[in-house]
Amino acid sequence: VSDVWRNVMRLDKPHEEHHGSSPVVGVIMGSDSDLATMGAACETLEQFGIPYEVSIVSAHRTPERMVEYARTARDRGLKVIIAGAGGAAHLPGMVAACTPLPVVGVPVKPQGYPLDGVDALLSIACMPKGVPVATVAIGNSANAALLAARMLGGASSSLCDKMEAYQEDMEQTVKGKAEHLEN
Ligand code: RP5
Repeated sequence: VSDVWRNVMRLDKPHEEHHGSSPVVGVIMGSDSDLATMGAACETLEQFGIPYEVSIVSAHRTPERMVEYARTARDRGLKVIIAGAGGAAHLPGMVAACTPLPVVGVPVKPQGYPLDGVDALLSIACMPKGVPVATVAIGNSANAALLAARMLGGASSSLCDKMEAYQEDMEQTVKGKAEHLEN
């Protein structure tokens, strides 16, 4: 996460920090304070070998940057956008309104906010008909990346194989713990 943090801090304009060639997933967040939550998405994409880019894009503080990001995402080769935000979390929904790409929303629980991320969860999940955002649990950006991997896996049998291996590994881990408890 600290490498990602350093890379994001170096950004002076959007879409610049690429992880791997030709990013297919865009990871965006409303503030650098979201990075502690969104780092798990980046780590998970790296685990699956999925090229991604990271940007800070705020629906409220940088609205024009947000629209530009969303409107150019498809032409820049992105296939999925993961968007995290806390509080009045309008970023995922507004980005979904400005792109035909699938958007996965991550409700963030910012420090010092009174509603523990429920405000962000409802802001992201309660989209009007016609503008879908796939919403994961509060803070679970790893699941956002796994969902993106599954979306991309529809067109990539090697990625689908990796997902199956991940699931099998998870199953074996849980079985191992169960057996350990039983013995
Ligand atoms: C939201 O406001 C961001 O996504 C973040 O979760 C929250 C707080 O932002 P900062 O005040 O920490 O920059 O837009």
